Amino acid sequence: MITTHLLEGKTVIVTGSSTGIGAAIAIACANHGARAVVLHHLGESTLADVSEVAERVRAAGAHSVLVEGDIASPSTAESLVKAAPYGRIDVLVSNAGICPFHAFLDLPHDLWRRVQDVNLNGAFYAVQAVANAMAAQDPPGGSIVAISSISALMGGAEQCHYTPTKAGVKSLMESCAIALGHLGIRCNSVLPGTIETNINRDDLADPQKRRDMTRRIPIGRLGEPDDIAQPVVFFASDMAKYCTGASLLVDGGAAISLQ
Ligand code: RM4
Repeated sequence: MITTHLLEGKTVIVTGSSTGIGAAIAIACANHGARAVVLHHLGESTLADVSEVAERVRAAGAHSVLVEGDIASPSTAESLVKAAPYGRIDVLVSNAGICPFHAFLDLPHDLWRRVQDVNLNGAFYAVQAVANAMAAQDPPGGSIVAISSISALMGGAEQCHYTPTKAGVKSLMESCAIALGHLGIRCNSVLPGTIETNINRDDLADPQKRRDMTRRIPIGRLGEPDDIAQPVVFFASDMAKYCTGASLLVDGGAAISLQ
């Protein structure tokens, strides 16, 4: 566990924070000194998990606030802004996302729409609501980190609904970086490789697929949520004060490997 004072005194909002990468990010922000972490989760089905994350955030010395709601609804983003304690939002990590693996030819249209609504529209609603709050606070400014994916750069046969959203999230950060730079709001994205979480546990249960995925990763293993959380803290912190519009691939070397 890495602890520093990188986020000392800051208030951080993390969407999709009940499990996986979002949970690891929330806990890491607390371990790096955050004063408060606003933990977004979907609702009843995620309450037990996010409550455990809240306990670990508090154990690390940060105040925790739970906010439930479907990130695909703009009202959830407004609730996140209202829930931020101490009257200031320093960091937003836009993480919430789904990837229900499905073949393309019979991909249901409502499933396509749901993945767009959660992964891309949800990111837009959260980023816009928090950016407005960051612009209005005194002094204005903050850091927005979106969780894109290696899938922004390469496709997946059963991810035709998902990969466009991850490319869109990366692009959203690049345009927001231009639109918001004069307000002191930095916008960057982290692109995880194959990180084992609930999102892909079934997919990776196939031993052959697991072997094939791992074989092409120079570091020699699939990623873990904390492998993503630490680079996110970098972008969230003042160590990245001259970084905006950047995207950081965190994939164990998979994207450059043909082996
Ligand atoms: C990532 C990448 C991984 C997959 C997850 C769901 O972008 O494609 O291989 O497991 O998405």
